[in-house]
Amino acid sequence: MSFSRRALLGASTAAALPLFAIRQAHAADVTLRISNNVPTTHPLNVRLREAAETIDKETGGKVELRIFPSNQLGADTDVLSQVRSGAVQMMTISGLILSTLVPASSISGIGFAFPDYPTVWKAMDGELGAHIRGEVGKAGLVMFEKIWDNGFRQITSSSKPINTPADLANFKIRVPVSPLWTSMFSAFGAAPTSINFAETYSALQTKIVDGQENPLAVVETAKLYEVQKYCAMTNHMWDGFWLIANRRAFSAIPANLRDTVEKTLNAAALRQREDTEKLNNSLEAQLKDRGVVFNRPDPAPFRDKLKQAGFYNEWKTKFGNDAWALLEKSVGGLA
Ligand code: X2X
Repeated sequence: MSFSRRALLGASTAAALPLFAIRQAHAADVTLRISNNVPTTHPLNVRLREAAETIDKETGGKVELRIFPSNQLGADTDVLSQVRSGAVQMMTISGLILSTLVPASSISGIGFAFPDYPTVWKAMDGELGAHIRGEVGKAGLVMFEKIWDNGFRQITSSSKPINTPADLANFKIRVPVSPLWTSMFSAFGAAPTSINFAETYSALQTKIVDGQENPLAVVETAKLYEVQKYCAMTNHMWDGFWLIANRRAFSAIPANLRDTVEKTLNAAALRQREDTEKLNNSLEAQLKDRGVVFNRPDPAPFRDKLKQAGFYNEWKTKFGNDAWALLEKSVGGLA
């Protein structure tokens, strides 16, 4: 009995082999390599994998989306160059880091601009997002319509809790590579250092910096809690991941397939927003269990500090009155 069953299994395995070979022979017509900076467990990668499966099915295997999480293809600023040259076809990137190429794209990261998620999505799916996409298009990149969520950012530290702007004085903090981030933390009186996310864990571990700021979903999935002790729920800015593509590579895809890719990824972004919001709202308890000590600072003195330092006026001038008006139309008066 057991012998015949094994024989049967053996036979079915052998029969499956040629099928596998046939599948391999039908390589995709289009392979899109897509890079991102977060671990496989982050909702961004969960929904990207799901989208890759949908795209495979709906294009009959003609389009393959190959996902490279955790900076496997390089740090953000390097991969941005690769997407421009076409060596990598796609990536997700914070609008603030993209601003090293297209300055307009960091406007969504102005400190304490967005009070909540409904305001974020209304602006980013509306006129403000359209303005940013227009500017990015001029720079020769394709930008997908729906931005993915990173979240509201919180400040973590290995040395002390951050309760007031005074606690940030000369505080050595890692910020992503972006003039807006450096400007904001300089305005708080901190000592910011630009470091790509790929090097952030080790910079915290070796105490090159004492702190960093990120949404809880990143603190959790990238295990930053292993090298950080305190977390101040400052919600000092909202941040999202734009999906961008090399224009030549993307235009070369036959229109009907391109349409499937766009529709599927925009729909995935909407689902990822829900996942990420839920995760960011639920992680405090879990991170407490991991030993992180939380505090909830009053945001008012932080906002006042930015005002007094001239932060809002400086960036209003940089972005220009028209773009600033689009932002204020969504979030109310800032400067
Ligand atoms: O680099 C970061 O901190 C991250 C992961 O939040 C961004 O991509 C901006």
